[in-house]
Amino acid sequence: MNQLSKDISEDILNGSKVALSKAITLTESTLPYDKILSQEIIDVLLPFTGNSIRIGVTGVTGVGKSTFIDSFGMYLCNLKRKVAVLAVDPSSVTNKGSILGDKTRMQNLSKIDSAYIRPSPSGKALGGVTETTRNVILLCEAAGFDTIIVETVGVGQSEVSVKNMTDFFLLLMLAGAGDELQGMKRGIMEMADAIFINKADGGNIDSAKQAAQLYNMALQLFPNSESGWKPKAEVCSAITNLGIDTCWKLISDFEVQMKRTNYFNKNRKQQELIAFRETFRYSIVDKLMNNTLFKEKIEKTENDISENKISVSNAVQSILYEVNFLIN
Ligand SMILES: Nc1nc2c(ncn2[C@@H]2O[C@H](COP(=O)(O)OP(=O)(O)OP(=O)(O)O)[C@@H](O)[C@H]2O)c(=O)[nH]1
Ligand SMILES: [Mg+2]
Repeated sequence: MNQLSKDISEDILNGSKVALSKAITLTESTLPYDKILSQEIIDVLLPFTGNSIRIGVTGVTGVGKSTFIDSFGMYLCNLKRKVAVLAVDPSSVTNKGSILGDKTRMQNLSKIDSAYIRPSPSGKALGGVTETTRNVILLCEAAGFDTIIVETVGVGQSEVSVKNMTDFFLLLMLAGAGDELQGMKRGIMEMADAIFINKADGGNIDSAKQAAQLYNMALQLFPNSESGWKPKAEVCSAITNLGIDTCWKLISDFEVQMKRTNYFNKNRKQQELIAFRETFRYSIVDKLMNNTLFKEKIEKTENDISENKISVSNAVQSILYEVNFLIN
């Protein structure tokens, strides 16, 4: 094993944030040598991972996720917990990151010694971002962080990714957004372990309480989840700290209950298998797409498709034929 990976791993186990950041940069890198180092580090640290509660926070842009995490994180640090905040941000792929690009949004937490904030890696496809984030979670756990918070913006696939890498999935919403309980939100609501109506402050408190009531009624109509957990809707304000303690109480109860029924571990094992299959599939496709031989073939096939010379399914078959040839 490389001396550098050995040193970094040791420093991470001693809680060094500098070493943690170094290792994360290595896992985000696409350089082959960096990849080898980061794999070595993660292998060494694996026995020291897993000892945390992993919390996913989602909701539309502007709902207050970062502000909420700032207040919530401060609350947890006061309880002597060590908090790491990460992001899965599909928009960072196209426009240099938005969710945590602006660290000033976590003004308080970013100054605290027992907290660690890491923005989303930019310039990667979502598959790459989620694979990296899974590794970052492990690295943070090895560095002693016992609470991992993953922020993601409320758009489709990234939410499923974050749901699949966390124990507890928190959905933040706003009151009076007009289209409560409608269409596209249902899928997200079904994934949520709790819904918090944020910005319940000033003149908004009553409407937030009404919205929470409405969501509570809606949640009761959902089929029972595999975990046996009954999701709840509550109100909060990331500005006045209303409901921040309620949120932590809920998550703590969840953890106790899920560990008692052993769902906690079962779910993590299941998540690992999903991650393995996903990463494997992603890596194989990535490899093929970047193989010079196939690159040409794929370009030619895409041309043929757009000129209507071949159907999509026949095009796939013909490429698979060559892949088969390569493997056998
Ligand atoms: N009144 C009030 N304003 C809030 C609250 N939480 C956040 N805000 C404000 O809402 C705006 C958006 O907050 P952010 O925390 O950046 O929202 P976000 O969900 O992280 O946004 P993206 O990362 O862009 O998806 C900011 O101006 C915050 O100050 C709250 O509880 N009450
Ligand atoms: Mg944000």
